[in-house]
Amino acid sequence: MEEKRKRVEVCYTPGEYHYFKDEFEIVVVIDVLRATTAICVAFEYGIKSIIPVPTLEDALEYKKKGYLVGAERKGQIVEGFDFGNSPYSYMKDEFRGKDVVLTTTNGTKSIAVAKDADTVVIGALANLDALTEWLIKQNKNTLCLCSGWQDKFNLEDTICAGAISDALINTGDFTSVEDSSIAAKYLYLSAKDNYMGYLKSSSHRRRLKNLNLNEDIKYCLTPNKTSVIPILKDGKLTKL
Ligand code: 3SL
Repeated sequence: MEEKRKRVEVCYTPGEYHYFKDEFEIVVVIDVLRATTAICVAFEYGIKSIIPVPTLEDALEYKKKGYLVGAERKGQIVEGFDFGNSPYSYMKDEFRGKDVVLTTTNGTKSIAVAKDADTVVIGALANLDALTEWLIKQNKNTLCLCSGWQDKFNLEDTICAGAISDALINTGDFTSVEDSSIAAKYLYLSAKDNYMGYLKSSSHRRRLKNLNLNEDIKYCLTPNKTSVIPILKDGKLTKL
């Protein structure tokens, strides 16, 4: 009998995206610590659009044109740019109604890699319930693209991807066939009652903790801070 259910799968890193490319109408880009959380927060606090760019060179071109430009590399604000990747830095009035540009180590790279998919949306634990509700309504083949860390697997994005696929599969309208997706779901089920504790020794949590960014970590690992769903259109992220 023909499978009527849509697929929801998990790709662990942007480097593996080419194995999944073209099979999915919707790609959800995830970078829980911290890019996609910060992007959700920015829209919650009234930003008009974000132009995600993969390289510092691209970001610099926009800076020369007078844009407000955020740039993060290895967890820190890059010298000469206006802001970085902390969700708290977007909770300010100066961003309200503005178009800004952002480049980050992994998150904006994933967005660039997925940009030709029919629909690209931004996912994080911060917008989990709103996003899964919307994805369920779309009823399309969906890929959760984890940003990882420099093309390596990371736990926090995988757990968020597992949470999204678990919610979709529980409707009975979606199924996963890839082992990456099945593993993501099991990781989510082990982590869901205590994300902070589960991720205690994860590499990026350690990295950010060493930069004194514990408050950012707590914020990013708290689900459902917002119902905003950012979407990529013509190279710009806006609020759906
Ligand atoms: O890699 C990214 O896009 C960032 O989110 C990394 S960091 O959290 O700012 O270190």
